[in-house]
Amino acid sequence: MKATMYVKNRLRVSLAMGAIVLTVMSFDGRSVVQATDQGQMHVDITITDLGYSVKGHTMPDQLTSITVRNNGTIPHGITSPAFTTAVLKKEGDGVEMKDSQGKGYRAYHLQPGKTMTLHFSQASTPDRTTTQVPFWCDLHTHMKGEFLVVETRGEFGGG
Ligand SMILES: [Cu+2]
Repeated sequence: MKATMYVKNRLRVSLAMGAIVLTVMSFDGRSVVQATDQGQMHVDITITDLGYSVKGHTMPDQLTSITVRNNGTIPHGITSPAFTTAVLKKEGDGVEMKDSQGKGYRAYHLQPGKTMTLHFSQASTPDRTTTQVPFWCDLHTHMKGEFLVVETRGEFGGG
């Protein structure tokens, strides 16, 4: 069931990307064409015992690989309300923690030195605005970070 959802989402994402490239070409939006030409988007999240450092951003409806690396000396977690719906699949060393009833996503935990990849795609908001995806460590709740889902479609005529 989850696999089927993933394939459907990928299809939808590919179609959306095709549409974006066509739209951009007719508006001669060179920088945006370059962004989509690189293919899948990527966000890097590095964890130390002091906190998170984040490189990169993504855009709505774009399949994005989020690499999360624990360079700390103790286990750390990562959780966000957005991950409940927007993470399509997890690969690598992260362990998915469930809620108290044993169902439903609660967080991912990573041992020191381990890496995981979250395949992420967040739908655009009804008002087409850039949004922040806040996340934090459920084991050490003072550790917080965020990345942006940058909406660009408004810039060339709301296509
Ligand atoms: Cu932590």
